Amino acid sequence: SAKPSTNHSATEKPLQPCQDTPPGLVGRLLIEFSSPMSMERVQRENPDVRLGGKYTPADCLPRQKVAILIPFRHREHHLKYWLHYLHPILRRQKVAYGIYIINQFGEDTFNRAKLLNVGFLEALKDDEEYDCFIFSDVDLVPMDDRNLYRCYEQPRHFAVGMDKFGFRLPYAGYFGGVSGLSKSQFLKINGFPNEYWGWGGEDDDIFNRISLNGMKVSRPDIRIGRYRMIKHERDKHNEPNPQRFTKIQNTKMTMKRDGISSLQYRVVEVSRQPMYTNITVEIGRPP
Ligand code: UD2
Ligand code: MN
Repeated sequence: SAKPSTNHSATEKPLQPCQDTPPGLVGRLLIEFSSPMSMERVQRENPDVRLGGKYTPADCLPRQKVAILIPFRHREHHLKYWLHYLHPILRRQKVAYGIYIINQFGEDTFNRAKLLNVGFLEALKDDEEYDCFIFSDVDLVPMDDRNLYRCYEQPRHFAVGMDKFGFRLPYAGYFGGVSGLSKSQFLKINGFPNEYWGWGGEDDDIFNRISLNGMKVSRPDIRIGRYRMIKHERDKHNEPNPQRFTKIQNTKMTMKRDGISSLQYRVVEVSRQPMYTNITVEIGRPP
């Protein structure tokens, strides 16, 4: 006697929630960055991705809506490979997602964590239904699709084994590369720090915020959480931050005032590309 669902014709079954373990995963993947890659190819091979880099599985109802945020400047070459590998993986994982490139405007010192804070707010402006946020370097590709890009009971660190670290965690409190927090986990730690300019330390500050707020980092099995990083030199205007060692000693004091609550920025442009949404943003420069 139940009314037929309005979304489907009488012959279609109503959508069931997606299974916890997606059925079409393949496990270990071959990842390489030597064959040439083009955005046209990525587009051709991912026809179901909607404008702005959005995707929703057609055959089940995902439990979460995931915004994937990538801090970015002058890494177009890496982005092609990232999109080439990640769109098919996320599709097999039955993730409902949108890809956001948070592009730092101008040539002042890079600030990865501040860009990710911007991404959090801008993704929510785009779609208030996002409840999970995954933060990924543009040069990191998972080597196993069982490393599920979703949010967990505790903040997630995905990139546990990287080729450049011999596929081991470099230290127990490492939180760099790829991580994921639910909306409420992110707000609980007041987001990420805005005051780490240049390379390094911001990931340790985020780890401190998580621990200081009574949460624990969760991780995939080391055999599954393997990554390849595209080899690169240190970028210009992202020199190692000499203040990072002292700053990470002070997270407990700084996290209340410095974070998503104090974030200031100016959006220069939002442009919807076929495979991703680009948000170019002015975030200022170190004091
Ligand atoms: C490590 C961490 C990274 C972060 C960083 C310190 C790994 C795999 N990753 O990365 O998560 O903690 O150290 O800040 O260990 N980017 C640009 N343009 C730039 C500079 C940076 O797009 O000019 C973006 C890009 O997404 C890049 C990310 O920022 O992947 C991290 O910068 P990186 O790749 O130069 O630093 P890396 O590999 O040492
Ligand atoms: Mn890198």
